[in-house]
Amino acid sequence: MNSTISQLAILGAAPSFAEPLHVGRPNIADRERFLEFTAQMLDRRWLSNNGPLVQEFERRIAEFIGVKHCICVCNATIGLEIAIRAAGLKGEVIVPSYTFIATAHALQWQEITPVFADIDPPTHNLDPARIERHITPRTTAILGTHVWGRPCPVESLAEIAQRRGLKLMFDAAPAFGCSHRGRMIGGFGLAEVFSFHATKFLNSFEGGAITTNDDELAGKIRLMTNFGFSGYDNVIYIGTNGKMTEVSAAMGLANLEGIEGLVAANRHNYEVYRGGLASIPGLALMPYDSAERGNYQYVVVEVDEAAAGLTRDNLIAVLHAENVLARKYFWPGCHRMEPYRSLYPYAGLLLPETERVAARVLVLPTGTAMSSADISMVCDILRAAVVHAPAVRSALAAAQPTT
Ligand code: T4K
Repeated sequence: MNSTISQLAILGAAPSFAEPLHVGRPNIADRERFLEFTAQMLDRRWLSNNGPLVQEFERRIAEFIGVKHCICVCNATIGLEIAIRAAGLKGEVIVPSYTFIATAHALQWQEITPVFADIDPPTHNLDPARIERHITPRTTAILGTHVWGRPCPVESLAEIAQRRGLKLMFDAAPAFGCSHRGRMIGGFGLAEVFSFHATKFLNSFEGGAITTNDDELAGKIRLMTNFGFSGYDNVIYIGTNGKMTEVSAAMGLANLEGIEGLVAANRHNYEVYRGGLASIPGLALMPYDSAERGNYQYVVVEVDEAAAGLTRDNLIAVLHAENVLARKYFWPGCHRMEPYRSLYPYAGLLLPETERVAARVLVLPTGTAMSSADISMVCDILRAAVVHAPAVRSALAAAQPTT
């Protein structure tokens, strides 16, 4: 083992990294291309409101995914709110609790009740076998999240939705560039919503897109994104301001043109992690299906405390002491955050797998800003922590504030 690593910061040595390593460091595929698009935008003096760059970005996304309609929005949270409203969801909607809080908030914001269903532990996605127990006369839809960009069990969810007369939509925020059974995510269910937030695989600073094959729904979503305006001076729906700006589309286009390079960088990082983590007891790297297209944006590790001798939170503390800002997405689950924790205090009783997975997952930094040497160092830190588990536990216990 590397001797500097055997001196973990948690045991008193200096941190391995002088600067923090972040999960979600933005990918910037081609700075020159972004500046070219931006210069065109400034020359045109067309900065927002369905400008030519947004139109081009929408056209290219629809072509890339193979879907009829793409409507770009200012972020995925607003995109979800609009798609949910345009599709007429109301009453109760079944969602995972193991997702980013925006999935639930987009419903609750419009006074629709998110009903949390449990996940399938190996995939972290909604478990179709645990959905029907939540269906009531008020249920109108299932809203699945493709967690980590790994596809939901689309066919099983569609079968339940059809049999029970429910609509089906997907929060595809992390899943741009991923496929399921050879078809790109974006064309499943009634509509899917992507995020192009700075931390996402493909970013437009802030942004998102709603994709659908439904002509009527697409028309409604487009109007709702622009206050409900149908031409000048004519409002025909309730709407909001969900518009994407031109500078966001410029970034999105530059990144879309460089998408293969982004995938290659992420995939390379993933493989370096796979090699580095392989022999560490108690750490299991979440696999991606190599037969599908993936964006490899999340390096997700599950920690088995019994085998590692340390909990996930112990390892997070070790990594943070070394300036590796690993995250514990989506801990503790939406149902344990407000307002859901107060509204539905017993939701956790039906979410045992969500609670178990949420306590075990840690997400490691990747993306184009990470070097192979950095990744090897992160793996060395994790290995050293597990090898020195008793000493690490003592150091952490000693660091606990006394009450
Ligand atoms: N549904 C799902 C399943 C989602 O995952 C998300 C978003 C949404 C819906 C909603 O999409 P948007 O409305 O955001 O389009 C981040 C993102 O803010 C959020 O977009 C994302 N999911 C979520 C999983 O992660 P935080 O709370 O982790 O953000 P923050 O500020 O801690 O940043 C993460 C790390 O990235 C930090 O270590 C700093 C680093 N960073 C961040 C930014 C913005 C940078 O290095 N540079 C940057 O510019 O939520």
